[in-house]
Amino acid sequence: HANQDDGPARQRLLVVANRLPVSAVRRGEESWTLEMSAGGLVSALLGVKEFEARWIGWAGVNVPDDAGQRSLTRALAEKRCIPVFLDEEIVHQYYNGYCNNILWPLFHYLGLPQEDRLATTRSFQSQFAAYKKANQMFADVVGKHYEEGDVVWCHDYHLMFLPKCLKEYNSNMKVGWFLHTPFPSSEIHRTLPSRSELLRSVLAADLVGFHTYDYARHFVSACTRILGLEGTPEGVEDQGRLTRVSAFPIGIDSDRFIRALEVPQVKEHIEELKERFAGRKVMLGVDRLDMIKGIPQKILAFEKFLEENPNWRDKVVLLQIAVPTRTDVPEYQKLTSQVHEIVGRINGRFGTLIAVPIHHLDRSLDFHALCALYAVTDIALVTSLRDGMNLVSYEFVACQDVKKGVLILSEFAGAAQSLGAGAILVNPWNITEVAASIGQALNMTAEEREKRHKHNFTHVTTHTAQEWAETFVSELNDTVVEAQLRTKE
Ligand code: ADQ
Repeated sequence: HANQDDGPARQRLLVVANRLPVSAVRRGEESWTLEMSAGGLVSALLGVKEFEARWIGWAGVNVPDDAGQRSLTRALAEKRCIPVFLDEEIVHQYYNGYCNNILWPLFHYLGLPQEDRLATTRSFQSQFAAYKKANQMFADVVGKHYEEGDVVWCHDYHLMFLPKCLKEYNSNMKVGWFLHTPFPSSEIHRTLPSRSELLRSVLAADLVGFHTYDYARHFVSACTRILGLEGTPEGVEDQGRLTRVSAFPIGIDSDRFIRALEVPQVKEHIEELKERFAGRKVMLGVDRLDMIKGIPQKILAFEKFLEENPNWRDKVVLLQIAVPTRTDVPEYQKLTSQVHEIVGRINGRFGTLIAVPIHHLDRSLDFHALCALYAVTDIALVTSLRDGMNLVSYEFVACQDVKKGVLILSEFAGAAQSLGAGAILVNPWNITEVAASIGQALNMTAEEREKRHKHNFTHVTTHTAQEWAETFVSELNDTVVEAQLRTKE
């Protein structure tokens, strides 16, 4: 794999994730519009200079015809993306079913679906079969594109079966796996019918990474308790083979946010927002509309605060921006109407003819609008019931170097481990405590705000997404080299 532009060939990195960082929309038989999403993972990997990264994943569209598949493959190649084609049935069983209906809630301590136990058990089996089949389809694409010396980095709970498939394909392949969600206590993982098979296939990787030490520890105890394997300080050992397990807390591309605040259009927007909310303190929530984000609990805590603090009623506003996700799932529809109902009730109760206490938007904001909003916020409320890390808290901190606002942060978000010293940590289930923390944040002295902000800002700007990716990939590389040396001995 010669690299003509910049001298010696760089080592290739194959990044495998359920979704490609590109959204594809079909315009005609063979014509596609591709939009590269600018998420944290994309910028993280763009920053890993010593590797040449390629993406492998599902493009999010069903392309049943060969001609369409060929043309999309060609179009994606320009973005260094390689598609895995999944048909509608597989997507339904693997993605909506096993991934989002079983693994996602379980890993966030919401348990397994219980509406109809027998039906669940039956569909569970077919969904797990589809999950394995889909993972094998990813492995086939990786296998086709793999070249000796490549490093393969698998992402997230969608692809827990992939490390095993890849090692079966080629036992010399360097395989890493990183989980973006929490890994739950082994007592929770134990309830999963396919608990052992999933653990074993993850252990086929050379390096397994989590956001926090707690998640890594939970994973190691699950391997000990469920599989009877030995946990060592470095990971898990099975018949002389060591799988390294470690914490790699993700970060954001903080410069991108800091630079955005200098863009004239963003500056203008900041001025508009300041004028719009003059005389009121701005509180902000930005979340995907998901059960794990604790949005109803957050809004109820705000209601309690208003109830107990009549003097603040016309001096504070909560802006809750919630992007709808998984809108075809009944639980998510229920959550949306629940949130709307609570917001309506509170606005009816505390609103006046000229202002309401809560502005709730069911949509996503573009990057510049989001940065402007972060910059004018006095208090950010991140009250996830569970969250692997939570990047919104990092993004808020990156945009606050002028204002030095307060972060109220759930102790159940991975970010509590890194931003805990600067934030006010809360138990999101305890509405009285969250309401009190709003009061504490509103009354905090400028001096204390500055001290807390400084702690968090230093963390966010030094522990970046780029550093995260570099650390993981170089450790993966070293791990394998070490293993090869050991084998030679
Ligand atoms: P998410 O659950 O999606 O990620 P988070 O880490 O907060 O949670 O990232 C959300 C991203 O979407 C942020 O970049 C945010 O700016 C953006 N976003 C959210 N709501 C938005 C809105 N209304 N408008 C525009 N943008 C919006 C999963 C895990 C997390 C983990 C990440 C990364 O659940 O715990 O931190 O992966 O590993």
